[in-house]
Amino acid sequence: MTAMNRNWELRSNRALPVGAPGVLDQHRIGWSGCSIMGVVNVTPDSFSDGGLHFDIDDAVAHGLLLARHGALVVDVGGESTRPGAVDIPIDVELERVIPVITRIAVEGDVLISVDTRKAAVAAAAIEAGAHIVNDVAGLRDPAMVAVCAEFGVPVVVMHMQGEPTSMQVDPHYDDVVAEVAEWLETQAKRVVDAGVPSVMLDPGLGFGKTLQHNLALLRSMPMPMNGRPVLIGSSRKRMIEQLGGRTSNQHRDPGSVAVHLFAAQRGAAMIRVHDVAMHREALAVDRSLREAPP
Ligand code: HH2
Repeated sequence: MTAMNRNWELRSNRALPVGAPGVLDQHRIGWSGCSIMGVVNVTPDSFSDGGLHFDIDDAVAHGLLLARHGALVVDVGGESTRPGAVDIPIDVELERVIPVITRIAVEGDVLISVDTRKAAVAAAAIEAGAHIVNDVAGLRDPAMVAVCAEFGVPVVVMHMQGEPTSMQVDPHYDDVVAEVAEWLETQAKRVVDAGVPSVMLDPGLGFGKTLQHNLALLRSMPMPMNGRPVLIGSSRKRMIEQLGGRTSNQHRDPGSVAVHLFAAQRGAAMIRVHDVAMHREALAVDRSLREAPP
């Protein structure tokens, strides 16, 4: 099945939400060139909202709320990848995300992505109803490509230098834009050649990158890149504070909106955010300003 917006096409060999296409087409895909992925962290320790939606009922309710607020996709993750975070076992990650995905798939009218680095978690999540795999490790798990190809689901491939435990310890690039772009394109070819129906590329802001690296990518990475849609996620990240925002994570939303609007104007197809309502309003106003006659 296919879901379209102005900038990109999401192809999947699996069914998209049954009652959803009309709603998705009208309100979440067609309304702007840039769509929103809303974050549902089912973790005790995520950097911005750790513990807030750790309870299954809370996480489901939050995902459904983000869908009502205008998220095209809700991104369900059970493992924090904040700087310094350590890996968690597969069974713990499964226990966190599978019940949430299962219920949102039944109760929600929204696309679901699973935010995982593990192929086994991706496979179980797809079986539970996830439509998209969001892999911040850029398919390092050798089985990840095969899982996405076998199930025929789209994948978000994100660039990360190093591992979460140490990625922010002196990250280095000779030319960050060229190196990240080349790596993403290599990974994209790998997944497409393996039969994955569509791929979205993400430079991975804050994942093994200084503020200067993040800014170079935001300003100069092609969006779309070689015809492939680009996803940008800077929501509540440290770069917002470094750019002049406030120190508390919960108060980084206005700065996050500024970065994401900049990315949308440059051609990003999707933004990954915590506060969906705020971003949707900002994108709608921005669009009206551009399109309405003075
Ligand atoms: N950022 C985070 C997690 N997953 N996925 C993509 N594609 N792009 C991102 O920029 C990205 C991501 C980190 O944010 P968050 O989920 O809020 O924090 P944590 O990893 O601590 O759960």
